[in-house]
Amino acid sequence: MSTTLKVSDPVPLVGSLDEIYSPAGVLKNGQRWDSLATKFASVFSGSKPDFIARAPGRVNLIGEHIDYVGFSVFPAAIEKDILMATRVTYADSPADKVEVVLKNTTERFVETTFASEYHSTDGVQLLNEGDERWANYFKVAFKGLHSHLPAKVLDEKNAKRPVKIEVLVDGTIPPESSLSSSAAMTTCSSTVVLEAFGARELIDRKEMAEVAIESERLVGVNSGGMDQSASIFSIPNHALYISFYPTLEVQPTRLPPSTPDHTFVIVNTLVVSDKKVTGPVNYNLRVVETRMAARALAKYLGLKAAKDASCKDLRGVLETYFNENGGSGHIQTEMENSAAVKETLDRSGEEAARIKVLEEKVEALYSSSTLQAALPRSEVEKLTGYSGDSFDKEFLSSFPIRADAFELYKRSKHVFTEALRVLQFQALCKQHQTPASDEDDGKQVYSQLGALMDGSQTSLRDLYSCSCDELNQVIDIAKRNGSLGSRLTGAGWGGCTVHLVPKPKVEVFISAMRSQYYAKKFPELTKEQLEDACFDTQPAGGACVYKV
Ligand code: A2G
Repeated sequence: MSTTLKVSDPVPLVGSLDEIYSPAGVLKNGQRWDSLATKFASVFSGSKPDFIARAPGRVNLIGEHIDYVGFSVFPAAIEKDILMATRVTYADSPADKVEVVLKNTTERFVETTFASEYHSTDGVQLLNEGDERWANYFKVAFKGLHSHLPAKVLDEKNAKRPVKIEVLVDGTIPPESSLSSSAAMTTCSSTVVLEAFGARELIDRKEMAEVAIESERLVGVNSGGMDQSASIFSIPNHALYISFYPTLEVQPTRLPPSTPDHTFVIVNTLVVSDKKVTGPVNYNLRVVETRMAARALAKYLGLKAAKDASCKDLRGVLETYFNENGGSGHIQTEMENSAAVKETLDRSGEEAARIKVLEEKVEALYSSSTLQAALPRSEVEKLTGYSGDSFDKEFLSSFPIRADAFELYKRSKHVFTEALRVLQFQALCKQHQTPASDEDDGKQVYSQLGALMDGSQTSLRDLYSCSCDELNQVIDIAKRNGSLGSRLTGAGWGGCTVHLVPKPKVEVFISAMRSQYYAKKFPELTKEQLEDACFDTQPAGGACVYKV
């Protein structure tokens, strides 16, 4: 069933582990939660925590590198997560400041403490280097939320203002593996802060997601909102169709029932992907290229609003193009000129047809092969209509970028084709919510879903240039060993891949991965590390608080 979840729902208080994990995950995680509470009592010498906050990582099934452009994505939360066991001390009389003590069960993340005055969070400093940097995620969430807390919570007469928050963090999401450990950290920190300030019912999940997205940008990545939204809104057994335009909305969607069952297997290449590294392999550069591509397309289309905020991203250009040309009625005119637009409308509906129209405009704009290659700044200045200081201000001022050339054609082409694949993927899921009467029909739906995932990977590899040798190798092995659809997940350049595999083939699939990838590339891995690197996953629940 697919439902629209109210993004204005309060952050739920989840009372039992079965509401968070799959039946297989409950026991394993239950023990982990208990042992975290015990560890808390020992490292903070005293009583057990008051509560444990949880935020999951995510696997993106399809819709890569299009969230920051405004198009919809389709991730699912995973069972791997960040837990924060927390104790809060309230003063007998109103306090001026709160002290936060952060410890981690992993030794390399060293203990850190900071204090924050109630009237301002200016004293909370982020660190650029050192072993305490991991705490930046907590600090940005703390600062971000602080400015959103209702005045009555921060008011000095409120005796419920905490004087001390003690937190022990435990994570099972491998860092820098593209399963979104960073967004889980920000989201979990926000959940702790809301609970500590008694404000869980005062801020809705939408605001919480927006604050988490903004907060994470302060740590240096110009990210979209997929990861934080997946971590906050997910519900068990559902993937999440997340749209950002005109405003954040989520639709939990089940995968079609089938015989045999299908599942998603995650394979970690164990090649670290660091989004903040500057150079050509660079997340922020992709964000900038898509912004340049948006201005270039808006100029080419002769839009009146070409230089307005409404055209700062490719989604905005699409909306503006139709608004300025008579709304959805304009599709009719476009169809008269293009059989492909007509076919898309017939097969996938109006929104898909609008995307197809823009994809065709991209082809027309970059019809010469010189324009389809990497372009020097001078060429981008001509295409966008921004030059000199205004070019720097528009494209190069928000985040550090080092690049001599920009790929506008390939990035735009990826964005529009990927946006279309997401729509088709969700449509297939929604159309097949009841078991297929015939086994072959069930199989066919999964082949179609798999083909969309494969198409996404080809586009990420060839147009978005964010795959790498190891990701390609893993994908080749997967396709030879039962996967119906395989792609990188998250930002790319390393990290994890996701594969759609019929359940009866999972064992063979995993054993092929072990012998053909891990045994050759990482022969020293232990059994436990192997289990952690390649696993079958179930969509889990989102961020929550669990009273101990
Ligand atoms: O790459 C990262 O995971 C981004 N998240 C996410 O927003 C999305 O753009 C993805 C590629 O699809 C962060 O940077 C936190």
